[in-house]
Amino acid sequence: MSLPVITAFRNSPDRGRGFARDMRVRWAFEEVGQPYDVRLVSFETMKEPAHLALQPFGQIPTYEEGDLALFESGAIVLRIAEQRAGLLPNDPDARARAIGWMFCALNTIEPPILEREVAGFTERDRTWFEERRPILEDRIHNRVRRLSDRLGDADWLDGAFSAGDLLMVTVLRRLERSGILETYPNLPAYIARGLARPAYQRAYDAQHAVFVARSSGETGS
Ligand SMILES: N[C@@H](CCC(=O)N[C@@H](CS)C(=O)NCC(=O)O)C(=O)O
Repeated sequence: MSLPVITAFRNSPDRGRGFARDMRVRWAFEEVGQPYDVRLVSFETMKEPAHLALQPFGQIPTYEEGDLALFESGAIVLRIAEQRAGLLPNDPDARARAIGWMFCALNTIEPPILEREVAGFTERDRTWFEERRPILEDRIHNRVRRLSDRLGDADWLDGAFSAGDLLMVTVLRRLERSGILETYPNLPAYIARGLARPAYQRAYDAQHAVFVARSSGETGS
């Protein structure tokens, strides 16, 4: 039977440091022990009709498995988590809560983090930027403070490691070097626990290998 296929950047702007969203999907595959194939796409290819049919916004990642095509990294991680054991508890209530944490990562925590990140790329030379920056950072603090309170001294958000933690760790990683997380020492420790998982390491190495191969001219155009 053929393996599921995902798309990833041929030329990742982060130089293969695990920030592109195929990382979440790769990590989920590794956690559940599901082998997968990767189709690398250029920025031009991503905006062409064939890719737009898979991902209407011309982005990565996508996921193809038999007749099923999916986009949205959260939906893809959920699909993977539902197919094999390892990322969602069997108990229905615990499972529903873990899925709730997946939504929380993508819907409550990621938006203010992204807003700050995008402003840093697109508004840095605008007159209002320095005034706006603390407003954007306050919005993040408001979210991560409460997340930190809820996590407390637990290892994971709700019992065993789940797809909710997987997404939360990838989202919080975007704050590395922002100086924001240092106020909440349990969050860098939480991220470190996630990144120390062998499945994360394998996913990271696979994504980084694309950058390394590309830099040494092995993957073509
Ligand atoms: N909500 C989408 C966001 C996908 C997304 O933003 N992908 C980025 C890479 S991490 C991308 O393809 N950016 C290139 C572009 O938008 O042209 C998801 O979670 O899958």
